[in-house]
Amino acid sequence: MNDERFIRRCFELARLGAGAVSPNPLVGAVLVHADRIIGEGWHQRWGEAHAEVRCIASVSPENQALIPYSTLYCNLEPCSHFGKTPPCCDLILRQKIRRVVVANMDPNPLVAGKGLDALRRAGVEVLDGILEAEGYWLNRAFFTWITQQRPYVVLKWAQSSDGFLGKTGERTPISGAETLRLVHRWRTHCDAILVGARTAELDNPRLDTRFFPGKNPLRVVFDTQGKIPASHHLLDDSIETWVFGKPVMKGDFRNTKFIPVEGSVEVPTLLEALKIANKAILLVEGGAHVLQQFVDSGHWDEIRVLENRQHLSNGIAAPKIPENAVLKQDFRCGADWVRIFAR
Ligand code: AOF
Ligand code: ZN
Repeated sequence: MNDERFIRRCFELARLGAGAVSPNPLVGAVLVHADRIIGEGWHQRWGEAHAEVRCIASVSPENQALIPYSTLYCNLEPCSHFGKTPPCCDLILRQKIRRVVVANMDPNPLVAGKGLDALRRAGVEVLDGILEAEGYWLNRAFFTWITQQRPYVVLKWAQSSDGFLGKTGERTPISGAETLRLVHRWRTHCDAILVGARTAELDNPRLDTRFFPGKNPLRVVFDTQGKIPASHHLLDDSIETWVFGKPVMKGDFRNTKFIPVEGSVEVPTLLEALKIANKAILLVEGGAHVLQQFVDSGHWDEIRVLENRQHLSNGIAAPKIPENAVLKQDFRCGADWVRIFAR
C-alpha cells in the first residue's frame, strides 16, 4: 500500500536524527503529490525545526503550487503547541494541505491528539495508525520518556558462545571490529553510558565514539571505593563525565563531576539524576555486577547481547536473559551474533 510505503520513508528520514534530537522524538515527513515525493524533511537537532517544517521548506519553487493538492506523511502526529518551535499544525493549515497520514499519536500531553483534532476540525482528511507498531519501536525511548518520565535503559554485553563475559581479572576482547563499530554507533545514539568500577579499573575504557561519527554521550562510572587510577581514560576530563562515589579529586576538571555517595549507588538514584539532566537514553555497558543490578531490579527496557564463537570454559558468567524478555532482532555482525531483546 502506498500509505505504508511513504510512512516507511518517514521512518528512514526520522532515523537520520538519531543521536541529535533526544529527548525529542525521531520524526520524518514526506510530501507526496500524485505518488511522487515533492518534499522531504526530518527533525535534525533538538530545539530546531520540526520535520514538517523542513519537509515543506524543501519543496522546489516549481512544485510549490502542488502543496495544497499533496498528502503530508509524518511518523508522528504534527504538534499543536508552541514549544521551542511554533505548531506544525498551523503550518499545515496555512499551506492548505488537505490530507495528512501519520503512524503514531504524540503522547506528549501538550499535543496528545490535539494536533490531529485541529486538522480534522479544519476539514483535513486525517489517517492515523499506519505502521503504528514500527513507529512505536522507532521512538521507544521517546514514548518511555514521556509516559514514564524516566530514561530508557539499554543493557549491553558481549559474551562467549558458552556464556562468559570474560576471564576473571583480565580484559578479554570478545567481539570483532565490525561489532565494535556497531557499539560505537549505539553509543552515538544514546545520551549516557554507564560502567561499574571494576570494568573501569580493569579495562580502562574510553567510552567514546571514535569508531563512528556522532556525538560523545555523557560517561557515568560508579566508583564507590575510589579505585580508578587518575591516569585512566575515564578521568581524562576529555568528555562530560560523572563519577559516582569517588571523593572529589584534586585537579582542573571542567567536564568531570564527582558525585559523592555513601555505600553503593542505587539504580533509581542514577535514573533520577539522568532525568534531571535531560538524558533520556542510558546504555549500560557492564560489568557483570552492574548489569546484574539492573536485571535484578527490573530497571531495563532493552538488552543487546553480542555473542561470538569463542569458548572460554570459565570466567565471569554473563547475566541470564530475564524470562519476560522478547527477542526483537537477531542478526550477524562480522563474525559475531547480535540479539536484541525488549519487554
Ligand atoms: C512534530 N514534529 O518533528 C517533532 C515533534 O520544543 P519543541 O518545539 O521542539 O517541541 C518538542 C515536542 O514536539 C516533543 O516533545 C514532541 O511532542 C513534539 N515533537 N512534533 O510535529 C517533529 N520533533
Ligand atoms: Zn511540530
